[in-house]
Amino acid sequence: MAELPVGADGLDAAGLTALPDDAWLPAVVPGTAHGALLAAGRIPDPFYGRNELDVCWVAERRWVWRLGFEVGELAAREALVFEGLDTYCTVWLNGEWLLKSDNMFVPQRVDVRSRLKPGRNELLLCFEPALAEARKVEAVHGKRALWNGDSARLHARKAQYHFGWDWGPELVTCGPWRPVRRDSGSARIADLHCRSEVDVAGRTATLQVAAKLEGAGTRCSFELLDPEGRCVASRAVPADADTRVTLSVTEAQLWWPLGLGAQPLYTLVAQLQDDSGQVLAQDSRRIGLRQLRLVQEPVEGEAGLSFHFEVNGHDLFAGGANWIPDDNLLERITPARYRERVAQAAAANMNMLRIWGGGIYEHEAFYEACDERGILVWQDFMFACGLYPANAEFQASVRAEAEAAVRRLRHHACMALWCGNNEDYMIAESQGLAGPGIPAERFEARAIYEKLLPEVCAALDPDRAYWPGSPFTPGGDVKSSDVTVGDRHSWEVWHQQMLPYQNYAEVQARFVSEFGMQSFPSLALFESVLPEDERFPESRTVQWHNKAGSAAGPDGHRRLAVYLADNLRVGTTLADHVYATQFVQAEAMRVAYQDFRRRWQKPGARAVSGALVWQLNDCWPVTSWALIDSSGTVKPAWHAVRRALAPLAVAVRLEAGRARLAIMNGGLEGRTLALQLRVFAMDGRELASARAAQDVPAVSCVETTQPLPTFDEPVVAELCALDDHGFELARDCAWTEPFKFYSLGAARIDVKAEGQVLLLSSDRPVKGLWLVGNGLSLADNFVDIVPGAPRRIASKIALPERIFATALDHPGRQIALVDKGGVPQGE
Ligand code: BMA
Repeated sequence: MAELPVGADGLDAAGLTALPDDAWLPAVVPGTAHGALLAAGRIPDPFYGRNELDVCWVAERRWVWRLGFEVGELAAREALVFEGLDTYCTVWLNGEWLLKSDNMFVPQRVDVRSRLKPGRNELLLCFEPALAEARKVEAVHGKRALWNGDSARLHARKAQYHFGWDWGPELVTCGPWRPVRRDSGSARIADLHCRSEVDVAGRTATLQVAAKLEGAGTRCSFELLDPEGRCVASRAVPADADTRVTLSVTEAQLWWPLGLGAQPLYTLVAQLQDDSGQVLAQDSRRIGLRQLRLVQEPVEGEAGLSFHFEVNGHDLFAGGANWIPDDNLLERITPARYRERVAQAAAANMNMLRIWGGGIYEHEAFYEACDERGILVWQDFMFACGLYPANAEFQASVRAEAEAAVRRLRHHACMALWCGNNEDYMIAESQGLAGPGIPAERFEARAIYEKLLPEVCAALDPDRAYWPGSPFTPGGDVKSSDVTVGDRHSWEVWHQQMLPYQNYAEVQARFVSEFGMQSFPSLALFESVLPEDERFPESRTVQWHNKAGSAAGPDGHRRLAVYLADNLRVGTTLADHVYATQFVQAEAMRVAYQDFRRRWQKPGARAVSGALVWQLNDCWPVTSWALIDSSGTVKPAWHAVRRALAPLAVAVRLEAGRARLAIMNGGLEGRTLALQLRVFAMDGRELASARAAQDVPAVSCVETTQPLPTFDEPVVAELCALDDHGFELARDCAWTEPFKFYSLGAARIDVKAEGQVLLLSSDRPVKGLWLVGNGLSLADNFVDIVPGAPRRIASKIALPERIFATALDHPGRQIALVDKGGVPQGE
């Protein structure tokens, strides 16, 4: 990779090739200019301190990749495939112009049979500075309103978060971000697709398979292999450019979302053969057999319609999160990292992830991991928080992009929904271009969300639902914030009027596809990017690593301060603020998921059918709404979500003279439980207890109340759901709030190790015991303890010798965990 000297405009291939050798740096494909410069030590780590400012120049330059490759004998068909060029790129092959791209999401395939030569061939990929290019287009089509980043981004078909977001740095990358490859041979399977019709009751499936074939080949065979690799259906037919067969499956193994069943995956294999039976080309797709649909039906006793997913005939509560790209430099996200992040979502009992519209159509590894883990995918098209243009050229580029994305992703079992954009209806409303009484045509981009994209989906993926935007309220004459139909972004907590998180119940909706609370990243990660003298909560660099705000300036630190002041007494150190902000986030997530999920109620009364938190992950070390920081470390909120989304979960709320209880059963079987409620004073006295049997039907939530005396002191109520043997199935604790009005500081907390199990106990109630340690990976954490009820927490790996324990009003301390053959030693 070489930087084109300033003023080298119009340099053609010859000029590029003539650049001196020392102008060229080693670079990788897939890769970015920032990545190559970082690897060569030419720029500092943009994530450290405020280095982001020191690397802005990279985005202002032109960068060229030179790729040399040897060719032996030429095949009958020779093509070069550029799976992703970010973004404004001109390509030369052997000194001659080959192609020009201006859409990061459109793969390019070029026939080069007449251009390749035996021996050494050379590709030059010249990338223009994206912001400058986008501004040229903006100058023609005009500035448009947006939230986040430079307005020119709206004209660029490039990952929008690259221009900076309220959780991410401005790193306007360029480069071949997806593979570049030569595709040669005598024949090709250009497309392979199958539509499956599943009879759930009959356990049968019919697959309509279609293959687009090119080149030689006279016969095409299709085989369907079951998850064990056995061939369960096959057909062989004469090859035709558009070859179609029907395959039938009996005893079909159904694919289920996480928590409802297994995720058996079949493999459809297509082989194009010549008369001798030699295989000239092969392709395959992994598919899941399931019925999945978006249901909007009346909600008993309420206005509007539900917004819920039904899988294999069963209603589903979609509990999950919004996904953003896992790094600013996309080439660093390996398939293993995708699998790890998706596994973390699954381990938090999430059954849905929303690919948010300001990122990318994700890597195959992401969707494969979701197929394997049973995590449904809400897939946005790549539009976010802006009034996008709708001129013909722009639409043509979007159509090519959408067709490529739909073709690539439509076979995945996990794919639940296509969605037109993120928050573009909201911004149109805020600009007076959409909403009650406003003519539809005032909002130009409707042409994309309500015509172009649904057309592409109907043509290429007709069996999957399409939703024009998130949030969106059907009916034209309504606001996207309507709570009775469609999905909603409930940002009254944190944004807008900054409601207390305890009020989340007030902002529920049929499907809450965004809500969130910020917190600091883990202390270890934060300290790794903060210069020694900037490691205090109010420092300039700490503030730099919080991008929340608006045109008026950064305000994340101010909003955080409000939520801390509402709830806690906070210490002064960075560690204190990491714990305090993560405490508030965890509590907010507990309340939100419980208050949304309990309203899932029963069939025919699905008042709330989804809760997708903003956001699951981070792309760099930052204070944000993420549950998992960019080092892959889960925050306390991740455990709060895991508990609230467990197939069987309970929730308790303290009210005057009673406790309100909710029992949430996401399983396909009804349950009969024993509910045990105990109330403690802060000095450990048990003030009240009650036990009652409770039935909870399948796929339902039941609410009940338990009378309680009125307490004139702070208390904690612990609710446990027990099975017939008294074994705890689910638990939740509710405390007198706000916590700041009283202290929990006097508890004697005992932490012992017993093999790979931690035993936690205390003589008084303890709130939010958070355990951190080298590689510590616990089945539960950020736990509340009540006297007389020790918590046993399994560790997924061998326990470290030392851990660090923090709890509310208990400053962090080291604990030695030496386990001598089960003889625990606690400090
Ligand atoms: C919503 C999302 C993102 C944003 C988040 C937090 O707007 O769609 O655009 O990052 O809120 O502000």
